[in-house]
Formats: sequence, structure tokens, C-alpha cells
Amino acid sequence: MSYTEPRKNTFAITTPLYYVNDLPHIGSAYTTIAADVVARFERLRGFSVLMITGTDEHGQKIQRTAQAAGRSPQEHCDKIVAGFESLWEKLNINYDRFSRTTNPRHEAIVREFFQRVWDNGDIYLGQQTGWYCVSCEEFKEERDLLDDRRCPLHPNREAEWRDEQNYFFRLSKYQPELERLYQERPEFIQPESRRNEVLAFVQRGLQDFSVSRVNMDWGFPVPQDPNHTLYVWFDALLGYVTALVDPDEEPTLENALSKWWPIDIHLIGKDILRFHAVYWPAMLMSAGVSVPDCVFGHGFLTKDGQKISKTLGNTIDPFQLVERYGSDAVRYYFLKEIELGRDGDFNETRFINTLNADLANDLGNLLNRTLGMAKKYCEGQVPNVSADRIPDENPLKASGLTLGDRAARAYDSLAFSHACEEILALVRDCNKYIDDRAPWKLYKQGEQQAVEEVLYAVLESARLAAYLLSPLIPNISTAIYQQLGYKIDFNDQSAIATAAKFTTHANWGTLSAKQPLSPPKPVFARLELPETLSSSQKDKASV
Ligand code: ME8
Repeated sequence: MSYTEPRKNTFAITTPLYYVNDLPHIGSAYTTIAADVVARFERLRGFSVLMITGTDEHGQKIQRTAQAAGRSPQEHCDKIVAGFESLWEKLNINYDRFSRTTNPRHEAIVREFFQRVWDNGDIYLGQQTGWYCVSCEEFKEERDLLDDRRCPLHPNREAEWRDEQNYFFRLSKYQPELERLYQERPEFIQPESRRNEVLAFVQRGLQDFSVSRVNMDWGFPVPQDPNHTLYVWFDALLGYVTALVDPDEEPTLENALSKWWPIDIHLIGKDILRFHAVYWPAMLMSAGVSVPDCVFGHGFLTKDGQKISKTLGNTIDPFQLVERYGSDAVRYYFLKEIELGRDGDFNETRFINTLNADLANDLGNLLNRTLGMAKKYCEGQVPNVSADRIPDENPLKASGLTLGDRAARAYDSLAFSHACEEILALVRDCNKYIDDRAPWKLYKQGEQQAVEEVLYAVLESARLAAYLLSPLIPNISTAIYQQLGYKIDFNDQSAIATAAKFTTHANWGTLSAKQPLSPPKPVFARLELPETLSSSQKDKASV
């Protein structure tokens, strides 16, 4: 994808369809926030956007969890789904479709797709023997297990031995076609490190995988042999396709693929890369469907340097985090502080320090002090200056003129932390510029024109920063815009592309002279460290 290349005017992005074995955790929140930021940015740019999230509800793992909780599987799923919906609302996620794999409409799509693969001769009956990790819902090679046959991703669970008749999908047949795909479209798997992982895996030789289970009925029956239940991953990946059908349309493959296909980005964590970058395109090839544009596998979150796990008892509760600090803070921290392709750490002290530095000090104070001066020196209006009268060499204008392009390129490659750096650099330049030009002195010297030029340049740069940060911190950006005298709400996703056109608002020089400003109000209150944080954690953060 490139900012400059023409594209279709629709854009579809997916998060994984999360397992409902438990309430959403910080990992699921991380992927969903990132997808929401991309979707918001594309909407801002004027694309017709479909953001899909949802839940993966079938399979043994869910069946057993429900059983342990004393509920029917469907009751259990409904209960947990409500938790996902509630977290997405708290985190201000603007998804368009929530795909649940237990939706009866989904079964119609799965049946039609499976029939195509069957008709293509890619399904056969065979004997499956091997170690199965129920938590991954995946057969494991013996060499990939720990010494006591535990799965490295779920060391508290033993893999289970299986020896049963299953239907298999001829993955091996698609090896040459997959290799051609990776060769011809290097951007299909991103970032590069993940692409290399997949290439190495495929080079070892692909083996057919089983797509049905026996003695397990929480799932769709295999249409041609109802004694078998379809493998949860086969059904789950198709949840993306079902989500594309408009609610008032018949759930057919033709309808599903008519508008939004191919999906532009499947955003996932690195744990499920193989399913998305190997199994999924092969299934699509078998069914005669084109493959998605890109699979982006992000890194994993750790806490205070340790893997987040229930066994270690160091999970981060996203509900608590958002209640304590607000959605913009949570969204900003994870995407600014962690490069999306890499693993990243959460530390509450660093969380607070980053937000105070960037949002309260640099951005918030800048706006506050500049609006205060505009009130005093310019009658509470945008200074009476036309942007083209400010020379191109003005440091804020010079940087502001190219910032829209630079930020767009960063967003395009999902380099959110880089986008934030670029935008925050302008904000910091503004603070320095005010200190250097000291408008309060210019005012005393009677240099009204100079005062107005300085304040215009700063207010306009703050506006541009707020605009370009709006996919990440929509509430703060809205507050900034409203104080600058606009009636624009960055959360009004259906109107935003026309209310604040990208071609105008992403450029420096958009703020209109004499627009009435609102009285300054802090847009982000400084955060305090909760008492409960131990001093050792504070120490770690400062290392
Ligand atoms: O795998 N750091 O669902 P799932 C960052 N149902 N992201 C994390 C994370 C961490 N520590 N832990 C989890 C499934 N994630 C399947 C998907 S798709 C058709 C089916 C995120 O609930 C990350 O996006 O186990 C990972 O890929 C996803 O949660 C796994 O979610």
C-alpha cells in the first residue's frame, strides 16, 4: 500500500475473531485498538471503510470452558460476547461488523465454501495421530513441544494424544502456489520478520491438515458427513467472509465477496500467523477466491518485562485501565510506545510518564498557553493572519507543510509510533518557538502584527497535530478542535470525512483568520501514580 498509489475506494480491515473462553484481555484490546486507528485514519481520508471484529465461539476449548462454568456453550458465549462489546465501547472502538461464528448465517457461508473445496477434490478421509493442544486448537509436532509434552504457549496444559479418523485438507497441493504468492507479492505478509518466519516454515514442506473432529459436537457438522464436526479454525477464518454480507442480504459467497473483498488488512498477533498466512490463502485458492491484500502480524505485550500470563498472575485488566485513565490514554500509550511489529512492554509508571509528557505537557499546555495569549492579545479570535503571508521558512510552517504526507505514510505502514513521533516533533517545535519568539515581549513592544503571526503559526500547528492524532486520541482531538472554534466531532465517523476533509485539514494553513476561539480548558488532566504501585516498579521504570 502506498499513499500515492491509486486504490479502490473501499477499505476493509479485520481483527482476529477472539476466543470466548474468557473475557477480553489486554492483548485482544491491543489488536483491536490498532485496527480501529487504521479504520479511523482511512475514514478520515474519505474511504468507505469496513472494520470487522468478532468472536470465535466453536471448538473443544469453548465447549470445555462452558462445561466447567456449568453453562451451555451458547449461554457461555453470549455472556462473554457481552464483555467484548462492552470493552470495545469503553475503548471507543468504531467497528462496523461484529462477526460471531455461532450466527446461523455463518453456517450458510461455511457450507457453501466447504462444498467448493470438496468439489475441487481437496478434502479426503485419513487417520490423524498426534499431540493436540486444546488451548491453541492445533496439532503440534513433537519437536515443537516442551519436554513433558506441554505446549510452549500454554505450559500449564498438557497436549493430548489423538488417534482418530478426520477429514484432511490438501494443503501440500498448494505449496507451489503459496510460494509464488509470497514471491510475487512480498507485501502480503508484514512486517518483513514475519514474512521470513512464514517462508522458513513453508520451505520445510507443507503437510495436509485435518479439518474435522469426532467426539466433539460444538461446531458445524461436516455437510457431507455429519458424524464429523468441522475444525474450529476452518470455520473461524470464514467468519471474516460472513461479516462482509450486508445484514439485509442473503448469506451467499457471491454477496459476501461482491463489495469489500479482497480484505485489505488482516491484523493479527504473531501467534496465529501460520493460520492466516498459510492455511487461509490455500483454503481460498482451493475455493477459487482471490487472497487478501495483507496479513500483518504484530508483536506480543509483556508486563514489566515478563510474559503476560494467568499462571504468573501478571495480567493487565483492560477494563480497569480504561476506567482509571480513559480511552484516549490507553489507546495512545500502546500505539505510541510499542512499535507494532515488535514485542513491547507495559509498565504503569512509564505509562503515566509518557502520557503526562506528551499529552498533558507538550500538547495540552501548548494549546492552553496559546489560547490564553490569543484571548489576551487577539480578542479571543484566531489571529487576523492569512497563512500564505507567513514565509515558507517559518520553522512551524516548513515542518507543517509536509507533516500530512509524512504522517499518512507512517499510518499507511501501520507505523503508529513513528506517526506520533513526527506529529509530536511539531508540537515540541511549537513550544520552543513560543519561548524563542516570546509573544508577550513583542506585545509589550507594540509589535501586534508579529504577535499575531506567531500565535497563528502555533495555533495552526496545534490544530494540524490534533487532526493527525485524531485516529488515536479522538476525544482529545475533538476537545482541541472545539476550543479552536470548530463544531467538529472526530467520533462522528459517518460525517468526519466531509466535516473535516483530509485534503484541507491535513494541510498547514487551514485555520481561518478571526474564527472565534473558546476559553482554554485543559484537554488532558495530568495523571498520578496510583498509591498501590510498589516502589520497585517505579525504580524499574527509571532504568
Ligand atoms: O487466536 N500481546 O483467538 P484469541 C498482544 N480465535 N496481542 C495478544 C496477546 C499479547 N500478549 N495475547 C493475545 C484466536 N493477543 C482465534 C483467532 S481468527 C479467525 C481466530 C491478541 O482470543 C493477538 O491479536 O486467542 C492474537 O493474535 C489474538 O489476541 C489471539 O486471540
